[in-house]
Order: sequence, then structure tokens, then C-alpha cells
Amino acid sequence: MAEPRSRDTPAARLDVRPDPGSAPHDSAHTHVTGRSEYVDDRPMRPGELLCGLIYSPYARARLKRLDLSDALRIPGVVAAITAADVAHNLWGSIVVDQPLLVEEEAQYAGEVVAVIGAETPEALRRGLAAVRVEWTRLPAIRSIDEAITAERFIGAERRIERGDAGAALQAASHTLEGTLVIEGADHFYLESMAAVVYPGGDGPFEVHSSTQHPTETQHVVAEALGVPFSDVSCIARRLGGGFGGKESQAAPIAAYAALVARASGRPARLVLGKDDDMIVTGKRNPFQIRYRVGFDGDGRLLALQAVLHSDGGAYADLSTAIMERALLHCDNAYFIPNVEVRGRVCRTNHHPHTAFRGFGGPKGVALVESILEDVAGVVGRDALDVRRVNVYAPGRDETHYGQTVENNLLPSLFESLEERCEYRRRREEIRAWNGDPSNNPRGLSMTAVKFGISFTTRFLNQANALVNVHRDGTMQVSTGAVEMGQGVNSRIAALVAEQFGQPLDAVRMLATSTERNANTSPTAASSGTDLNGAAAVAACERIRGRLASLAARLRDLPEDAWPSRTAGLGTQPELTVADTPPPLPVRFEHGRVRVGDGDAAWSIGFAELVQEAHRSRISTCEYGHFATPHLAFDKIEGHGRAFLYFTQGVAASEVEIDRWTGEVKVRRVDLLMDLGRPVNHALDMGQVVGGFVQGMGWVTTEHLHYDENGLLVSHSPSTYKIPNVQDTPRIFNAELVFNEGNVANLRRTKAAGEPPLMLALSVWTAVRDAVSSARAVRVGRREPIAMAIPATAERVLRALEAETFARVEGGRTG
Ligand code: MTE
Ligand code: QUE
Ligand code: MOS
Repeated sequence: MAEPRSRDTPAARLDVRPDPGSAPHDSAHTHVTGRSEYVDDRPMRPGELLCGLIYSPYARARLKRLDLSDALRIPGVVAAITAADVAHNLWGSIVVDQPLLVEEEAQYAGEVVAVIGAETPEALRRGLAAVRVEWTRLPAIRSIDEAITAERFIGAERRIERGDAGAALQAASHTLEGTLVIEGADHFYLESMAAVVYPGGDGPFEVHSSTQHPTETQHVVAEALGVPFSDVSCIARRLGGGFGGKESQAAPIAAYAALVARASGRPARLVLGKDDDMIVTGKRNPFQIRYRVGFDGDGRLLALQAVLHSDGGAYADLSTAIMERALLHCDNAYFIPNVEVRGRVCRTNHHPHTAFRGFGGPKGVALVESILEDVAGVVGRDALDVRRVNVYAPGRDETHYGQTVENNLLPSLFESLEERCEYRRRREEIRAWNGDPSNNPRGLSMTAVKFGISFTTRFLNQANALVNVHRDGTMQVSTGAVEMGQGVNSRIAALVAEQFGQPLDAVRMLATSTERNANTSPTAASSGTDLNGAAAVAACERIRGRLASLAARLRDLPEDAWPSRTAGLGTQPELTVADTPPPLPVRFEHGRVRVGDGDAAWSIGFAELVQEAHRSRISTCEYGHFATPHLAFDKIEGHGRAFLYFTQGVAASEVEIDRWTGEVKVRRVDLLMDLGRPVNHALDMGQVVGGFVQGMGWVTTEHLHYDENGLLVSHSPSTYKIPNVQDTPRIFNAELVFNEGNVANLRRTKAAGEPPLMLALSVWTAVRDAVSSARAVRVGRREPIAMAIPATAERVLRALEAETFARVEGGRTG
């Protein structure tokens, strides 16, 4: 039986957008043939050294002795670097608080104390083993609770408020409270941290780094060496994945290699093995969230009070900005009239935690989706109906930080997916299935995402681009965007090709280099294409203006008076043009430039026009800069327009739990995503599907284990379980919806990179739905299921068999 529809959602059904036939990723061919060059694929230069790291095995320890003399006596060991060799031994993206190398006291297991450079892998291995290092262990803080007790924090408390959450909670007919635990996760990029540095002398130090942030890497290297920024260039051709992990933490890796290069005068290469990479680098911030929520008998949210604590690790890194984004996403897709959310970053003795796809957003989204799942149980309604009464809708469309949700497709996304995935029918089927306790429990849940697109720190929302149009009509483009698999280069190339009416293969994207693009922001916050694409288009527009004016002049000149015939002879006055296009329609399409309309239209080949421009001393190269307009977020007040627009989506996941092992299988996922008008449909689908599966790993099997010294022990694929091909949903229907309404952004597109990850929370809520319905069959009522992220098999089994575990473990201890 169909349930009544809530009134405040528009009935419009959304159309899905067919793939118009997308161009392949610009590296697809070299990827599949193994010819794509990553940092460690660079050929070794004569004399090049291989580097390795010595790090603390203890969460906190005083450096008692560090003796490198034995190591340096080993044949082939050439350099040994310690803190004493670093010009400025402090770095940090937001707060400059982190030593590159330990001076006196290590603050986390994995903190680097020395770097060895050697001529061969064997010499490096022996050199690392010969370093004499002694530590005195000190008491460490290894959990959020311990940090709260010790009052060890990073930065001040942040707060966002609207209305009076306290009073609304008092007045609410229903309330719930709880604690949500979200653990960390490793980025598990396939290319570990890597840098090759060629020492300066005849030019700047040339740093090839697997970094999402070439500018910061350049700066950290320069400060470590004590040279001006102009003496360091940083180049990032491509990354074998970054996912946020290489936004800040690639910089010290490059600095270690640079210090060896300077000390030895030789090229130096530092490429971490998987185990070292996982131990040394920070992860997604673990969070612990205490909340109280008030709602009415329909499940309509009235008030949310939440205190978010994150584990920042030993140093600030990006944790305060991540916390801010978490606070800004506690509403997710839902209108909550009274909100009081507070956030505090804890300082612990873990590796400094860092950016990871979603950047705090996933924690806010998890909180409210978790709450709505529990609210539904309390009011006895289907969780989808509870979500639909709460979703942002006309008249209920202002966020708790005072930004209006424009181009809001959320109500229709819910409605469309409900139909497309046959939610009601499957809900009945699952109810019947779960009624038989000998079946493996199944669960179904639909969650949403509304992700704010922009860096919440205003100055980061800028980009620059260089566009060179060559005389054969081909183009070279360089921007600050880093290609890490997401396809940013292909998207920017398509935008530039479109500007000039040229085919895609006329555009070559150059390696990202601080020599062509300086003062760039990291490729992060899903805004790589938005920012750098807009900068490239700005450059194109100026070139187009000049070329269009020139075309209009040529139209009126006899061909034998054109610059290509006369400029060398000097017989004709030189043509001059302004940057602005002429008052005539000029179109760049199909390889030609067309002046005028209809019968009066005249055209010239694009390459020919570029030749004429060069003969007239008109530049066909430009530098463009873009700064996102309209942003007005006051961090102190926690109020204002934080984002240019929102990327939105919904997903419904069905899971089955193995009742004997707790293992989760995802049977089916239906997903609808609003990415506006995509530049490249197939690349965006890759982001959607890839982000979702990455998120599935985060909420199910990826579990970090640390030993009693605070050292990560799950530091390889055998102990840290990312999704593999068998773990992907058996049925996976992912579609993009048709939306031409995002006027805020370049070409009405929407950013795709991070948002789909958060839709994987539907797998986590589906697991809880499965557990709660299986238990309801036994205990006779649905009750809120406390479940941490990740919902590992062990945790799921414990939740399912709570009484059995209580009996067995009670018996054992008592
Ligand atoms: N996709 C691939 N294949 N590899 C990556 O490292 N990083 C993600 C996302 N998608 C990533 C990815 C993250 S964390 C971000 S912020 C965006 O891509 C960055 O790229 P964009 O701004 O061009 O979307
Ligand atoms: C999303 C992001 C980032 C962010 C804010 C977001 C991000 C990032 C920073 C940041 C903030 C202040 C700084 C700085 C960086 O903020 O990636 O260097 O001083 O680096 O909403 O992804
Ligand atoms: Mo992505 S976490 O903003 O690099």
C-alpha cells in the first residue's frame, strides 16, 4: 500500500541525463598501456640518491640519543639529515606548528627524526638499520576522551547557532540523545607519497612531487632549505590518487628529499613504501559527537544540540577547517529550525589527521542521517517519510548558518528515487523476508547529500591559468589544478576547446608547475574544475576578443592586403585590435571563426586566423585569473553565504548481513546525483561510482588498529580492508539528473569530486535498519541501534546478538 506523500515536496519528477558520448580521460590511453609517468617512473639521473626515513615507534617519546656515524660509515650511504640541518624546522597549512624533523620530543608514532640518502636500495636498507636511536617513552594521549580530560585542544571552540535549541528541546514532545563514534580511515591512494628533487645551482631546485598543493610544497621546501621561494619550482604531472591525503602532507616529504639533495649536491628521491606511508601520514579525523535532538510526533526535527570533538592528532594540519566544514554540514539535506552545534579539535599523540574526501562534511552528514534513522523508529514511521518531512523545501530553505539553499532539487530527488528504486515494494518484501528469523537480515535505507561547494576560507577560492594558442591552432594550457585521477585536465581541456571551437585533441594540458602558475590553492574542496576552468576560460575570452576583432577586420580587407602577405614587406599599415570583441556576432565553431549571420556570414580557419594575428603582432597567449564571487561567510559569527552552490544527491542501499559472521553484502544501490550540466558525463559518473565505493569502505570494512605504543599496525592491504570488486553493489543503478538551473557556476556545472562519498552513508543506515528489524522480530519493537563507523562485521554481529555477547562475555569475566 502506498503511503501518503508529504505536502511540502514538489511533485516534479526529474529526468535522468543520458551520456552524450563522453571523451575519454586524457590519460586513459597511457594508463592502460602502462606509459603514464608518475614521480617514481622518472628515470634515475647519474648520482641520484634514494632516501628513507627514521621515525618514532612511540606515540610520545624523548629523543635520548641519535647517532648517525655508523650509518654514514656504510659504503654507499651519502647523506644523513637531522633537525640541525633544517633552516626553518616548522611548517603547517593553517597554523605553523609542526616540526619537519623531531628535535627533542616525538609527539606521535611515525614522526620523522632523520632522513638517510644512499646510492642503492641495499645501502639505504643497511644505512637505515645502522642508525642508533634511543627514546625515552613518555605518557601519551591516544583518545578523544583522554584529550578532553587533559584539556588538550587545537584552536578555539567553534560554534554555529540559530534560534534557541535549548528552549526548543525543553518544549519538544519527543527527544533523543546519544553519542556517535566515527573512526578514522586511510586514503589508500595507490601511489604512495613520492618526491624527486634535482638540486639547484644553474636554476631553482626542481621538485617533482606527488602533491595536491604544489604551491605549499614549494614554500615548505624553500623554508626548509632557507632559500627564497623563487629558488624552488614544484612540478606535479599527475598523482596516483590523493583523496585529500596529499593536500598538506606531501610537502614535508618533498622537503626531506630536498634536504638530502642540498646536502649531497645530488638528485634525491624519496618514495615511501605502503607500510611507511600508512604509518607516517595522517588519516581522516576520528570524531566523537554527543547530541540531543527534539522532534514532533511526525518525526519533524525541532532542535539539534551537538558537541563535536575530533582527534586532530599531534599538530593542527587542516583539522580546524575540517571541523568547520563538519559544523556546516550537520543539517545535510534537512531544515532544522533551532540549532546549536559546537566543535573542538583535540590534540592527541596520533599522526596529524588531515583532509580526506568530504573534509568534515561526512561527519555532519552521518550525524543527521543517523538521527533521522533513530527518530523514525521512535515515531513508528518509515525512515524515508521522516526524511521527506524534514527535507529543505520552499519556505524551509535557510541553513543554520543563514545561507538560502538555491536550485534546491532535494525534494524531487527523494521523490524520483523512491519511484525509480521501487522503495515501497521492496520495503514490503524485506519486511516479509526479515519475518523469518532463519533468513539473513536485510535492510534498506535512503540518504541524501547536500555538499557546499567552495573553500570556506575565502582567499582559497581563486585560481590562475595560462593559455598559449600556437600558430597551427593547437593550444597548451596550464593551471594550478592537479590531476589525481579525477579528470580535471580533461574537463579543463574540453572547456578550452569549446571556447575556440577546436577539437579536444587540439588542447594539451601541461604538467602543473609553480613556474607557470604561482600562488595557487590546493586542488581540493571539489573545486578544481570550477576554479581553474573558470580561470582558463577567462584567459580564452581575452584571446577570443582579439581574434574576433581581427577576423572582423580581415573580412573587410582584400586577401592580398592581409598581414600574412604584407607584414614581412611592411607595405600595409599594421592591423590593431582591442581585447573586446567587435559589435558583430563572431562564432568559434567546427575549426572556423565565423563573422556575421546568415547570407552575410564570412569565415576563416582558426589556425589561419592565429597566423594573421601573429603577423599583426597581436598576442594569442593569455593569463587568466578567477575569484569566486558572492562569498560572504563570517567565521566568527558562523553566519553567511559560505558556498557558491550545493551539489545534491540521494541514494538507496539494500544490504544483507550474514547472521553468523556479521559480514555485510550490498545487494543493490540506486543513486541519483545532481551535477548540473556536466562537462564530461563519463568522468563525472566515474567520480560518483568511485566516491560511493570509497565511502562504502569507510562505513563498513576499513578499520585502523594501533598497538599499545600508538603505532599503526594495520598498515598494509592484508590488515586494512578496502573494497574490492566483489564488494561493489551487485546491482548499481547510478544516474545523473537533468538540471540546467545552476546559474551560479561556470557553464551551469556542479562539482562532483567529494559529494558522492557521503551517499555511502545509506549503506551504514541500511545496516542499522537490518539489525533493528532483525532484533524487532525477537524483542517485539524497533529500538535505536548504536553503531559506530565503520560498521565492521564484528560490530554488526555484536549488535545483532547483543544478548548472546552479554551472556558469553559476562560469563567469562564474572
Ligand atoms: N578522484 C580520483 N580518481 N582520485 C582522487 O585523488 N580526490 C577527491 C576527488 N576525486 C580524488 C578523486 C577529492 S578529496 C577531491 S577534493 C577532488 O577529487 C579534487 O578534484 P576536483 O576538485 O577536480 O574535483
Ligand atoms: C574545504 C577544504 C579546505 C578548506 C576549507 C574547506 C582545504 C583547505 C583549507 C584551508 C584553510 C585555511 C588555510 C589553508 C587551507 O580550507 O582544503 O591553508 O589557511 O586547505 O571548506 O577542502
Ligand atoms: Mo579533497 S579532501 O578536498 O582533497
